[in-house]
Amino acid sequence: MTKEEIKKELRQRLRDTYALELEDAGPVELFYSLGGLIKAISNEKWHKTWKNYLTEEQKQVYYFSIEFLPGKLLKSNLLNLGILNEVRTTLADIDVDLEELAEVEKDMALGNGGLGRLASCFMDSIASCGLPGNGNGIRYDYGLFKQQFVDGYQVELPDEWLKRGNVWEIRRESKACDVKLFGNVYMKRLANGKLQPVAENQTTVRAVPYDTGMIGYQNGIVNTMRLWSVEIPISEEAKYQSLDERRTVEDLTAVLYPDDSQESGRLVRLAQEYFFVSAGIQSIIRYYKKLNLPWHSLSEKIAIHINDTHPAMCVPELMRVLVDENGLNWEFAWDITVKVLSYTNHTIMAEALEKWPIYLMKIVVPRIYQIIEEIDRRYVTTLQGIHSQDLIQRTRPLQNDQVYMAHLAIIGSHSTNGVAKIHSDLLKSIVLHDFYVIYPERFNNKTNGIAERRWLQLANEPLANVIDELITDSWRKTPQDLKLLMNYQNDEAALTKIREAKLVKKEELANYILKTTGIEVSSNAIFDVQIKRLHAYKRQLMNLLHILKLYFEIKDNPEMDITPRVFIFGAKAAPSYTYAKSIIKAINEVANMVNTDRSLQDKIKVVFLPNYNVSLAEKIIPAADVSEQISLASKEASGTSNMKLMLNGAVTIATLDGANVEIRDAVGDDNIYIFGLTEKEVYDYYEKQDYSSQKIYDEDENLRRILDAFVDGTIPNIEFEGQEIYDALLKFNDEYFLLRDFHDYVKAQEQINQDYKDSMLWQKKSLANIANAGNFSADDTVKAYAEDIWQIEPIFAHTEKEGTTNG
Ligand code: GL7
Repeated sequence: MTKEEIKKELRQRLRDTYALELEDAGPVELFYSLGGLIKAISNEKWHKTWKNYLTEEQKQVYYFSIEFLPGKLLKSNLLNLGILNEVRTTLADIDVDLEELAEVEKDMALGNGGLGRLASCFMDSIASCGLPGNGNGIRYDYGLFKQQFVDGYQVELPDEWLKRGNVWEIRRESKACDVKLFGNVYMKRLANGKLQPVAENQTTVRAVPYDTGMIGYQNGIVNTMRLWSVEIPISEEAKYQSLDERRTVEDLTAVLYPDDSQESGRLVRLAQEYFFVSAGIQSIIRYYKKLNLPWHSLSEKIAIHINDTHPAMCVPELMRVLVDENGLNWEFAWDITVKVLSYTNHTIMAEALEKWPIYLMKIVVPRIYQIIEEIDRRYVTTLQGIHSQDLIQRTRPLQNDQVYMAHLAIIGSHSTNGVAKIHSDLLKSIVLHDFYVIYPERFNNKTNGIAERRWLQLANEPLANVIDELITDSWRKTPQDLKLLMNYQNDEAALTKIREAKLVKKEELANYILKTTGIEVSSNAIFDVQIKRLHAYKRQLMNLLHILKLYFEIKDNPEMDITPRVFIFGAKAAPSYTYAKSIIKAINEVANMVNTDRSLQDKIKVVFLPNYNVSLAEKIIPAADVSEQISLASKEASGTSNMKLMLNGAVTIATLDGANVEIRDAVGDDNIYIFGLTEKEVYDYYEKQDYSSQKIYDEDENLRRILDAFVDGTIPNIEFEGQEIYDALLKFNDEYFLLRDFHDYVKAQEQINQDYKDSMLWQKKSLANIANAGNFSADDTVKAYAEDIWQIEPIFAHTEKEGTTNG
């Protein structure tokens, strides 16, 4: 499109939709008009893409995820369509700032954290690699809560992301399906002797899909992310006459559960899980039937991925659709189901491995429960004589009056993967060891990855431009090419350019901090960043202990030689997680104490930015010097902010946990600060049960002073929270070994303080991190899933092979 064409189109859309001329339009009208234009451009490609998949009968993957966290799409759609610069300069010609329009868009925050964001990075990468893949999830009316701080406490407000409408989605009523919940089901014997389930008193709800185009990076591909929203079917309307009655149905897709990594034992949550699973499976089978192929070919055309346990009901639901609705026999249907499905485990934290009480399953999804019972019965019989009774009992899906969703997912699929090497190894050796004994061939690792397009090209243009200058722009298509930067390790001019780019982003963040919090920070200070959900295992508290250590040191010795540091936090706590909320309060109170103490001469500052989300991450990550990845070894399955921060030149301080291990391997020991217990040492403590935090406290005077600060009034206004934290660390023996790792952590921090002073030395480390971040491209990750697990091929490869053209 030429500039003139873009202007003409915008003018027309403003007139048609808003009765406004360009000159009179504000950012909101301009954003929606531009969004409409982008959609029109991508719709043509979208139509071609799915037509092509259909006519070529390409095998497609459906990625089932209860969370997607795409963030804003305006700039990323422009970038992927290859018109970002044209549109930006065209708008500038008419005195419109693209950044201002981008601010209008609400973050699509239909996820809690890493898990949901990973799903969205994958959507971007699947399309960008030309892979036939679709997302399947829930269109929540309210996304993850909006966080504010009032007197240092977290306050949760509703996130009304749909208030102004969502410009990217298309409501496809014609593709709606009915989902049946509740009621009771009994088996009836037919004349031919077969048993058939008969359902009574069921509630039928309508699942209406809203599709969003997932635009591939400059390759003409547009895939589909399908999100389901609940409605009352017209035939059922008379049953719900009052608004309150209607709400009992409509609330099904009203809110995202803000329970990051914690099981939420709620009836609505279970109904949500079944709702999007059932709608997704039904629509896939409807599509497959259009192909007119025999059932045994289903796994040659369809792969369905279970992202974490939330969609584990894919197993019984696919069985239900094949057996009950299409008359396949059980063995045949089971064979197909296992071949079609695959599962990713995202955590070893016991509280996040879902288990649903059987009585609840019986209420919400009675037929599904019956099918699970049959799966369980056959599982136990099939393994008799092959494995020990104990092993069979420990691994069956039904135990202790509960349905173990991970067991269901593993038994009913052909692949189980972890999300980083160490995590996958732990699954095999400990967490899912029993299953590894039974199905060794099903286990594999797929280390997480990130979409460099969003996290570098879009979020950090100054750095991206410097990289272009140094190594050409091939890395934009092939992130592995970032490796070429290693040639500049000793090139002072290049290192200085990268440093200057960082400074631009630090200044931008400093302005944002001033504007939103009133805190003044200097861009000459080290920006030390910890951004992730607030969770005890992630140890934000250990970071705070270090801050308090510095606080006391500077108080004692105001002339102390220390590189000024700004500690930046971003984190939401699950509303019901009181301990996490107490840590937020404590950080905010320490921040207030430190930032207002003139005697510290700005040597340290503490900033807790509220409402951490994808858009805020895009502001913080490019400005970071130090990346805090300090979870207790073994607890963080992978982490992905660790990858985004290294890509932007932050140097990591880390435990050997999750993908930090692979980051260390990629950058080498000189370019990362590793400290703390290893996963083996952690498990040794578990085994020997000889950890005593009290002993460490008793023997370490400095640590005593720091911990006492929580209860002796040094940190103001945390009477309750301070005591809770103090008790967690001492009375309850410090579950996540903060005191054990603290000393090592401090030493690593002191090294950072030293190294940062030598700016070329630091820059070299930073460069090594950028250069090796290409190893963590989600493009490579999804290619590995495509090859090893889903057996799907890029559309280009397929069409070339078949000798047809890709229209
Ligand atoms: C998580 C893990 O905690 C995190 O380490 C991982 O990077 C992410 C994506 O694989 O998945 N598991 C989980 O339940 N949540 C995560 O972020 C919420």
